[in-house]
Amino acid sequence: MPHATDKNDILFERARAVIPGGVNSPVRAFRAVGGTPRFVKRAQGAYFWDAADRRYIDYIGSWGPMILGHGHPAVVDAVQRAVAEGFSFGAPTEREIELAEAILALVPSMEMVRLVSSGTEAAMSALRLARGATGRKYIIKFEGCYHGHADALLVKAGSGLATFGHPTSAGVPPEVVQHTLVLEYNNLAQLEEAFTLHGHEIACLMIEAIAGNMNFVRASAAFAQRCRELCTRHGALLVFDEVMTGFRVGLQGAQGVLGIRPDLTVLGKVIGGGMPLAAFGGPRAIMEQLAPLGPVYQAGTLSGNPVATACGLATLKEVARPGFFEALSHKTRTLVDGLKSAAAAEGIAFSADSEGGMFGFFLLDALPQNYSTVMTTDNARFNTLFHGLLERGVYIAPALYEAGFVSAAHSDEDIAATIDAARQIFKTLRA
Ligand code: KE4
Repeated sequence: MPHATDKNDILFERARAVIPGGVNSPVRAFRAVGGTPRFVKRAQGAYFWDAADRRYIDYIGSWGPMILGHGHPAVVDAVQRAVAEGFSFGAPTEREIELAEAILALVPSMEMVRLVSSGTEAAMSALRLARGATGRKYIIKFEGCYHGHADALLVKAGSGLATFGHPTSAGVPPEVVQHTLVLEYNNLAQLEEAFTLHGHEIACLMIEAIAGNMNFVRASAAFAQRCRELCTRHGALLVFDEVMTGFRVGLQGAQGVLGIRPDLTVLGKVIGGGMPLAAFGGPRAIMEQLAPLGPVYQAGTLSGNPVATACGLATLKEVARPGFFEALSHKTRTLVDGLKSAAAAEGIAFSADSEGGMFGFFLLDALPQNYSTVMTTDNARFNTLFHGLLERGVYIAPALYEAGFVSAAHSDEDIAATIDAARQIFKTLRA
């Protein structure tokens, strides 16, 4: 077996000469876990092969989009046919209507939807729309939730509740985040206080109701319900960022799991099937505030791209088939239960959870309820697990605060092999 990192090392060195950090998105650089990123040469089904032709069982799947597995024949066929008709027009197409209709049929809280090209763009646009529709400027987000890299959302909690956020990135002036209030996830007391102090001036509360950017942390039913109640009472918009959870944790996303109707929903990943496509939507009265009808400007050269919409439509058609999520949920739960059993057998502190095709696990005794608890995980132990799995051909997220994703293409044998690989590493972690 060739040493897996040699060709990857060569490519990584070449990449670093021309692309900052050698990657086009930071998490891919393996900086949290160390070592050399695997450069993907090709992917099929549940697997990808790296530059050294080594196969991995893929539990990232492009961070969620590849829910059918790589190269699903119906999706490949739809994309090939779309490409033959043209790559991009900058003009409306029927397929954008079809995709919009398909999304609205599956997400009852949305009456209208606008297609864009990335989750960042969708969340940023939803934020602008919320502010424009309410005439208010303050927003609430939660520590540990990630909504893309729009300036106003790159913010961490201020020192005290009443003070607003501080930038988490250079290049974001404090003025830009001075209206962003960052609260602790699942903290009811902070939520109540924030609305007591600022309820009349809050445009929206944006949340990942199952937070995949803290690995896998659920909003408690009480907390999610209180977010809904307080937004309604104070005239703020409740925005569910379902870029990761939409069509991933279930056909109706996290809002379906929780039984809560947000005012705006942000979507991405699965609805593009791996192509650059995201969306945001909600009630007609709010959505018609958008240009060209209303005063809130929003635009995009490649929005609703004809190849991306073909990919997304073909993907949604498959996930909407009867029994799709039941089978995927069972497969993912089998993985999580197997990992928990293996860890328990070795006396390893371990907790895990899953919903639909999304899962998370922690080298902690109990499932964390917020970001600061997630970050108490021993990084070195996680890195041992990460690299041990990688060496055994199992590819999980290269950071302990990221979620995992199972596809319809993962076989029972893949799940069993993953559990067995983890069991071998748990033995070393016990020592
Ligand atoms: P993009 O701009 O990366 O398409 O979407 C931003 C975004 C918005 N909202 C949620 C809930 C998200 O999870 C994301 C992006 N997720 C990360 C994974 N944690 C994408 C991976 C990356 O940044 O490379």
